[in-house]
Amino acid sequence: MIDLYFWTTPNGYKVLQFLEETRIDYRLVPVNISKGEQFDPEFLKISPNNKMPAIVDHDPVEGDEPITVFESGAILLYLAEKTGRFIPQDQKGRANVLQWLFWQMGGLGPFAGQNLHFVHYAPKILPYAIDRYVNETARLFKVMDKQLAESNYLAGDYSIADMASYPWVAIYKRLQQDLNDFPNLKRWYEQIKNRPATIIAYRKGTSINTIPTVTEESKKILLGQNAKTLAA
Ligand SMILES: N[C@@H](CCC(=O)N[C@@H](CS)C(=O)NCC(=O)O)C(=O)O
Repeated sequence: MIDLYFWTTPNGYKVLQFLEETRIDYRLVPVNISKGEQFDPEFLKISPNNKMPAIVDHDPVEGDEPITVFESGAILLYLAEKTGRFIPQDQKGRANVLQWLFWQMGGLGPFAGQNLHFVHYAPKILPYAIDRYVNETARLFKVMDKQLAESNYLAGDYSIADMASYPWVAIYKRLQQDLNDFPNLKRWYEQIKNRPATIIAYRKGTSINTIPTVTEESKKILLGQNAKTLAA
């Protein structure tokens, strides 16, 4: 059994997609980050960065002790290795998937996250910041679009690299992007959106929460963090 500590944001959906694709035994443990549940001391033992997703694997392949993993990229890789699914076994194919997974984790995720922040949540309108992150998101979408002109998925067959990127592309409107500018990305987006596992993952997500994570109330929890937040 895998416990997935989850809330309805792109990083959470990455892992939920994997669990639904593989139909591995799992349980969703909601962590309402709008209410500050990510600061629960028990959760911080699993995820010291006070962010979801995180997992606890109660049936690890090696040993009897449960294994905990935080960071969505590390979780996807852990689960791919555990199940032997959605990552090739040969060195070249593996390196290909890993470079796109790390590209998402170091590029698309953080820059799109800043895009959301400055476009939707910042207390002041800062045109320089908005332009910088909206433009960088567009550049990153173009990187995917060019890759997807050559390949059906980002790194060969459908893989953890696609699962990592999909939830961030799925929010393209909020990121001020038009998928008609990226026809190969649009084709890829539609393909993944219509996978039965993706449909179920998003249905399960919305069964636990349908309201926006960042509201005027939750901004105090989510946007005002500093070292003191974790000092206790
Ligand atoms: N790099 C991390 C980012 C995770 C992340 O940013 N999670 C956010 C929601 S998308 C969160 O839990 N935020 C709670 C907080 O910042 O207190 C990953 O990919 O797992």
